[in-house]
Amino acid sequence: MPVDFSGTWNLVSNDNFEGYMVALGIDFATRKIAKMLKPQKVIKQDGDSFYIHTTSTFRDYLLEFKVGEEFEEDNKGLDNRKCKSLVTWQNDKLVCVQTGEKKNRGWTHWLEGDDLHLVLTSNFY
Ligand code: VLZ
Repeated sequence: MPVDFSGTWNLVSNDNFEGYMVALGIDFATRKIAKMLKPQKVIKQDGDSFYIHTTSTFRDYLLEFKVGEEFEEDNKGLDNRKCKSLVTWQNDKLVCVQTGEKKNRGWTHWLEGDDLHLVLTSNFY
């Protein structure tokens, strides 16, 4: 059975989101609000086609992509920096590399028990 991320996921813990936002240059006031949020993710997966809608009381972010096909990402409402994104499978992990101004930028999703995990990465420079 291939892995299926489809479902509605609620934030239960959030470690060092502040550090990620600082690396992306998100301003102080926005960080204070964003840290308090308990975003929800609605994921629809059809094989290698993904719809990931992150919603919160403050801002929403929608991402649609196909694994293995590079696309332009605008990060609108996040740091608004454009990048080229490519998502690939690394075993059962979904790995996104976001090539642009920020080095080492990307994220990784995986499932563990009943939980969806997400690690977001960016260098400061
Ligand atoms: O997720 O990149 O699932 O894009 C937080 C929204 C979402 C709240 C953070 C507003 C981005 C934040 C999550 C204001 C600065 C993300 C990817 C993987 C899909």
